Amino acid sequence: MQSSPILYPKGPVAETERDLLFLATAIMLFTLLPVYLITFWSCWRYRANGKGAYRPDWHKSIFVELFIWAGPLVIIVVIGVLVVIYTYRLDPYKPLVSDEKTFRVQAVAQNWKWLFIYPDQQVAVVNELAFPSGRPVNIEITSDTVMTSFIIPALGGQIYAMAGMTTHLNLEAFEPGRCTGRNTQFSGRGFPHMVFEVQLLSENDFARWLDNVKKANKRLDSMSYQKLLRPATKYPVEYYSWVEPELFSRIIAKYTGASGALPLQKTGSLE
Ligand SMILES: [Cu+2]
Repeated sequence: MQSSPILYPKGPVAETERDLLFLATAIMLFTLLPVYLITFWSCWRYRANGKGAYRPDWHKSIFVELFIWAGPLVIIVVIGVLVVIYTYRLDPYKPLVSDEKTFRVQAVAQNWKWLFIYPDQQVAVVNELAFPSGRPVNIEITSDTVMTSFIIPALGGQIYAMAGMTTHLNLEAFEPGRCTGRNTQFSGRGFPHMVFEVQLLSENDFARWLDNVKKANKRLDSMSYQKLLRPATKYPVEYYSWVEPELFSRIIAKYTGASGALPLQKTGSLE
């Protein structure tokens, strides 16, 4: 199940995406099945010594043309309409409807690690994302390097992370468990290792996890952030028991010229 998270989703968004995938596949079979059947049938019928008539001058049949064009046309229209409906339904910026309180996380892509800031808990974690299951999660995403892409296949969605701007992803997990998230946009040497574990926890386990993070006794302020920013591959999971407020917006401000920006790294220091 872990090896094919898209087929075995752990959340409502990914589940709806999978349903659309299956539905589109089923609809496309209306074209594929006749094509395969007719291919084998005509190979057999028109083989040497077969029963099919040899008609070298025959080049047009309204019936065949209609058959070939009408089917796919209908299918393209049907799938097109479905995709438009699902695109609006699954808009990653749209908050998920739930009675539970939305959990907030901020994700920052670096070379080659992910920093997760928990603004409401005032902690930060590198290369590990944990949040309570059964509750909508709003992830704000940015990059402090080149463009990268954020995805947790078992929960659904994929969105780009870009310096100087924020993108949003709204996800939810059905129940406690584990899955993997990663960067899917090639971003240099350490790209294949830009993977992180996602821990979907019960409220109690999340409280325990948070206690653990707070025991770390490490602070993430603008000074230690500059250290963390140094390029590294296979960076271990790291807990910060305190994170400077507004760190996320100060990272974005580096590229927008807004006030309070962190110092911009020198060109070439990203690699
Ligand atoms: Cu952009």
